[in-house]
Amino acid sequence: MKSPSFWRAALVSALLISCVTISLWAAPQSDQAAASESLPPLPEGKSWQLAWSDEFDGKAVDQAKWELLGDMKRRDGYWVKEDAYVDGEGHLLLRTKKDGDRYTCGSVRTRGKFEHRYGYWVCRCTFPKQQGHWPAFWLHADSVGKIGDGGRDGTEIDIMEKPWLDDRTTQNLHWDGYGKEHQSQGTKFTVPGLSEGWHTFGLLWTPEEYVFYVDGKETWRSSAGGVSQVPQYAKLTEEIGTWAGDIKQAALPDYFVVDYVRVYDPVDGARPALDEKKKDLIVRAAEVRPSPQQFAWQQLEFIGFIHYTVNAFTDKEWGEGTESEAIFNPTQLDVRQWVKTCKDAGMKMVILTAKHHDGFCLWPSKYTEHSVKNSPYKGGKGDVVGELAQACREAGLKLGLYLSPWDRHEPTYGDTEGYNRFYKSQLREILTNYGEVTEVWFDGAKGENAKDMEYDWAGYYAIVRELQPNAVIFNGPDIRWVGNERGYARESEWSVVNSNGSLFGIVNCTAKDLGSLDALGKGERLVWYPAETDVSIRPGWFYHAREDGKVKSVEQLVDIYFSSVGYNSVLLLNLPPDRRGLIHENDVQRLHEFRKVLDAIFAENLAAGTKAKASSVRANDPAFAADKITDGDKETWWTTDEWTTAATVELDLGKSCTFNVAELAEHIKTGQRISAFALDAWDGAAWKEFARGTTVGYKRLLRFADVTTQKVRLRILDSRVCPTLSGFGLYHAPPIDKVLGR
Ligand code: FUL
Repeated sequence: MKSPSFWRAALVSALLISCVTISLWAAPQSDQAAASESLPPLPEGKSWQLAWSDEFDGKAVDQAKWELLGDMKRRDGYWVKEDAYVDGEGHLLLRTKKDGDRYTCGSVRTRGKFEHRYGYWVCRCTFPKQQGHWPAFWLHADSVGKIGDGGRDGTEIDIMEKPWLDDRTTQNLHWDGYGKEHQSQGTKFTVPGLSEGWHTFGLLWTPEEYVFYVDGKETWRSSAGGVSQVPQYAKLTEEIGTWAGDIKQAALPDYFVVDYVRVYDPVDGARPALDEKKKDLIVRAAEVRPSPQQFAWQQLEFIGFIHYTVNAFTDKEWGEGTESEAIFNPTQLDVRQWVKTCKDAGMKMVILTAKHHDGFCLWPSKYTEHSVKNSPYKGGKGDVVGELAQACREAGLKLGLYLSPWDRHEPTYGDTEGYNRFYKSQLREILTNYGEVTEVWFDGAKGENAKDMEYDWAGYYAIVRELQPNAVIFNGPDIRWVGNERGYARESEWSVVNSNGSLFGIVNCTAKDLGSLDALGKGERLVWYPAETDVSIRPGWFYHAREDGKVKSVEQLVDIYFSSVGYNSVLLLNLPPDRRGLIHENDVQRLHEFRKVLDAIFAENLAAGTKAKASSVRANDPAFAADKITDGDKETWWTTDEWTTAATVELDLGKSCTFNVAELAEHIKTGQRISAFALDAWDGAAWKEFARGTTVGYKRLLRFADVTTQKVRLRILDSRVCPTLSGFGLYHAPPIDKVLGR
């Protein structure tokens, strides 16, 4: 335990260290956008190997790895075991709460279970929202208390401590105990956006030096006190004390959430030689390609979702199925306003909830009385599906339809045979009567108390294939759910996954990793299965007047765009019409601003038409030369010889240019291959890395602080078989406020 005098000393030293704002970061990015973990560079001939990790995927904290601390007094609170637990979704939660008249919080350490020296230690986490307590990720050793020999016999290494609610953090070293011999050195700095979303905190510990990282970028290096040469254990802690503010003002419970802790060691060998099995898996994975329908869908990039039913009139998210048709009475419903709003925003398709879970049909279905035909809308003569189909055709937008399998109104629901017959009849109706349908959206949601029954998925898919052979099936064989409804795809979003043979729910869509070689396992049945990212412009999927002020900000929408379209996914943005039957003015206005900002970002590709030189070109054939990435033609691409999996392309922009956005595109018609890349700028004397990423796929967007240079180098660090690249862009995003004249 640290003594109070130590903490006074720590506080003083923290205050003495100047607060620097690190300008390496781009505009704040939330959630996965800021979560990229890149391992530090290693000397030639070395590579990283995972030595130890906890992904917190189990049902309880793994006590073979961690010791839970408690019950013990700690500073102004108590550490108790019950405040350290996993959430069943792959996270460790360290909770801070009030328990009677005492404050408690959770802490864990690997003491006696995993003690290790050197290597790269990294944790991914997201921060508490209340004052009075603070999270930390640090390394410790019992010998830190020993006086003499500086920090070599053990150092407290604070990789992350964040006693502030704003974007400041601190990294510190403490050695020679916590009494009067105590010594320390540290840094304190601000990372814009740090207090929101997920971030990684890493330490590269070599026998000579410590190098600290936040989100893969170096923040501090030091060897103060002499670098520890002894094995140390990891600690994830919450502590209560005035350094972090007044706990009495905090609304509790509050949580420090940790996604993983990983420890890597450098090992000899540039990359382990591939055994035949691995090689076979790589070749097979690289050869999986999209169907023409999947490819066409991917190119839509940005599509609209319309959630409309009786819920707009009852103010619910899930209707009961008992609503009277009489309440569905939109007096100004105008599908052309919906379509215009979507089209103006740049969307290429509109998907409508023809029937949501309440069972009310927006078209006059022959198979139920629960539809528009018995509502006041157009005196029972309305057909919202038909009207929208017509409006989409006129505007040149594609149409998609959502038909909820879970139906809370239909009396046959629960009788497997009867309901499947009913559902299939409805599916036939909507896929026959409204012309071309480009996407059919099968929602997997089902209430906890829903009657038990088996959906005939295979039968449903067969009907789509029969009636709309050009349509893609969401939550079926063609398109998968990205795994959340917040608008974020994975930083490493592979479109090739292992389907294990079955048709529906073929993969666990919420898994953190679906496409790495490890996740592909033996690769029994590799399929092209790209991710669609669905999110609503408001908190709810349906219209609620109380959410008129909660339409997502342009900044949020731009973040979502970069983390969905920019992460190899299609963005499906929901716009719920109101009781009038119109998309609300606030949503229309926000979309208009969003489009304006996107247009400003992508106004000019500074790399278009520039000269490019590659370190390797397949068979030296000009058809695969580097300039294929800047020729503006998506059908042409650069590639290397078969097993040349690392290569560079140098671009000469012709003049010095300033940019802060990069775009990469693989030629996905020949598969998805790239798994790591970096971008460098020439500063007149040397190449300097300014951005780094993992997968590319159909489209990869990156944001970073302004870079000014005439020459840019793209380094493909790893790829399956050989990389392909059909597009490359550099853009300058102006400040959003400026674009919007705010
Ligand atoms: C979920 C549904 O339960 C929501 O109401 C909404 O339709 C969303 C897109 O899918 O599963």
